[in-house]
Amino acid sequence: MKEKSIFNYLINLIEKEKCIHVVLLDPEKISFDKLKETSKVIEEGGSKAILVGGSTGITEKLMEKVIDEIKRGCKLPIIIFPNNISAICKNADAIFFMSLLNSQNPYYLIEAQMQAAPIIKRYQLETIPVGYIITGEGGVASYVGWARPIPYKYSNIIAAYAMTAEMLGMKFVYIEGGSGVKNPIPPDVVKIIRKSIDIPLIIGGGIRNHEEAKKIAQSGANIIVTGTLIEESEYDSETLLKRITLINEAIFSK
Ligand code: 1GP
Repeated sequence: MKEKSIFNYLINLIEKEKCIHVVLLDPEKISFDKLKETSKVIEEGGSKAILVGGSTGITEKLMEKVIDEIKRGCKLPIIIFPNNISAICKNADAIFFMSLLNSQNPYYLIEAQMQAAPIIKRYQLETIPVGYIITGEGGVASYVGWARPIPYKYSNIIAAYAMTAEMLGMKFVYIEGGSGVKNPIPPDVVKIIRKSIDIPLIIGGGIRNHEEAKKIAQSGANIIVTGTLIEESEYDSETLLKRITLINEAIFSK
């Protein structure tokens, strides 16, 4: 599904379905031998795009290899979810051009983006501007990105960062709870953020099942990202298909 604009593709889907599910595949963690089949299952289960990225161990070559293999299994749009400039590669359909808004290190706020921009231009990749905000436990991304993860009890601060992203002209806000964390972002916090902005809201981190996904969708998320549940399904196609289908059914038009 090579759309002309992945941004329009996502927005049209969100307008129609309110909330969609996308899968994050981490090149450092995936089982390469099962990647083609996994991608097929993700598409069959009703997910709408695949993010590729991880906090560590990412090289351009690895990204390219992984994306080629995903493309052999499905036609879903593939979006780079970058940790650094080494994640930029030619064969993706788009890249989340992100700033980690609550990083304490200017590198993750604007310097990496400055390094990335000429490469992205040369590769003619579509950029989707995203304000990335790390909350709760934060996970590895928080440590690597020098974030000061915002505790959920300060939901007004999280909302203020989300508003900042919107006012800066970013097209999506991504609230990250941290990959693999025990508890996902509380639905009440999602509701507060939702009320504070009009742009689409991406929620990820620690979402393991359709019940959690449903609550987050009902609270106003527009994109739900899951990564760890793929790894936890041990790439067993049947288990994976069941879990992904359940999530997609649970969030449909919530
Ligand atoms: C990480 O939000 C994503 O950036 C996904 O988190 O791996 O916990 O699903 P999980």
